Amino acid sequence: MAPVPSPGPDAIRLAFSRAMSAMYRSEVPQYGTLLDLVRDVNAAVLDADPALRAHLARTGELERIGDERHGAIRLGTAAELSDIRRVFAVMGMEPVGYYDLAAAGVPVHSTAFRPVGDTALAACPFRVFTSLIRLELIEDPELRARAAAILARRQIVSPRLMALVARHEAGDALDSHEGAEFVAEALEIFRWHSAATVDFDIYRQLHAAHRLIADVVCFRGPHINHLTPRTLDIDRVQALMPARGITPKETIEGPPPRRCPILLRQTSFKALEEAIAFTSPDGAPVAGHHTARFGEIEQRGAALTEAGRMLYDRLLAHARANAGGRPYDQALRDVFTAFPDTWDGLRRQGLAFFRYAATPAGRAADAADRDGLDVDGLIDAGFLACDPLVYEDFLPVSAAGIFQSNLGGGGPQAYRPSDARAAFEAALGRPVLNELDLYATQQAASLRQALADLDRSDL
Ligand code: OOG
Ligand code: NI
Repeated sequence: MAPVPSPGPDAIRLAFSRAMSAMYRSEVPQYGTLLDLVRDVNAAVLDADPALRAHLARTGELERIGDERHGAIRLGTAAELSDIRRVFAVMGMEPVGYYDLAAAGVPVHSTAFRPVGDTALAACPFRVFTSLIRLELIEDPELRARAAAILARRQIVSPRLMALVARHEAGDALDSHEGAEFVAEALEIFRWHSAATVDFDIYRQLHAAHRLIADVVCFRGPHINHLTPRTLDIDRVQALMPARGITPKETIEGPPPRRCPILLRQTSFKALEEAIAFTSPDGAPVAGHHTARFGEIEQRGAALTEAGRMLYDRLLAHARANAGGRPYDQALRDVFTAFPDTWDGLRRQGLAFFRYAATPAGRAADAADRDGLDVDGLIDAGFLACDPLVYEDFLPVSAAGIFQSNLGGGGPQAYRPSDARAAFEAALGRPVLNELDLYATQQAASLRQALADLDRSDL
């Protein structure tokens, strides 16, 4: 029998991302409504702005935009984080970045599993913001021990799934039949279960410690809690949401609207209240409810260098501290006038990362015209072109805002900031990748290639 061809990690990730979207659409109909709205707005933006369309076609984003989304899950134990890391590796998703949200009153720390490298990102940029609950932040030792014991009993991955993972780790490519089986088994991890694994009293106690703790501990597995499509105009989608029966949170997280978008802007709609059957000592289910799942949209802009990111963090902190009676949006816009808003300015000041390419004019030019020019000179002469690299990651302050918008009333609890990164990486079973290194490598590789194409490898 002829061997069945192997789909490879990029194809498995794309199939998984689509399967996850279909599942969430059937579980949460408002997500479907949001997808339709985002698709309509994206189409209108592209129709109205041929320059943007050409730009996105050049960078490969036009092809991926309809399939682009991120999800989020919350895990309970170190073993779960390690298992999930192994499952995502089959789909070419690696842990990038470390986000400590305890300081912002959310008892988790997180990483983003995502593809790295130009080809993989272009094939399907699906990402999952993955948080590990920090039970050590539960004050009551008895409750903490109970939560740990409940979590120790659950198994979120099936034996068949882990057998496929082990095959992949041993260097055997999954064939297309196994790839489909892998997607179906992996999907089960993230499905919603309307029956809790605990009785209502334990749920109530954990909920009182922190709603997120109840969300993680009381269910069979880490249900996907949102899936986020990428829009080209978040202000427009936000404004149109109410007409489609969706109430967004008040402010958009991240930078203000700009001519040259940077990083990530996000907004969400409130979590749904869902019916849950709790267990009881006599075996009869007890009816209750739980709110966890919500909707979110995002608009992505350029990845910033370390200097750019420091400027962003400084301006954002300033706007948040000094809104002083003014609407926050207004304060944010005012403060961010200090952030250059032309691609050329961002590049020359070393604030954003770019992908370089030799232009047809550059390739056709006489060597004598190219020699003696530096990188800026080659750009000014039209021999070298550059486009900003898309920010593929998340923002801790924004993530905290997204979490909090869904935690209901009663302001954020304060947790003492602590350095838990080493514990997170030990649980994960490997260090997380540094996102700035990834962007810097992409930029350097593109510049090296472009200069070689112009016979200017001397630069
Ligand atoms: C994750 C919240 C953070 C984002 O896009 O920043 C997030 C969660 O609620 O589990 O999704
Ligand atoms: Ni999100």
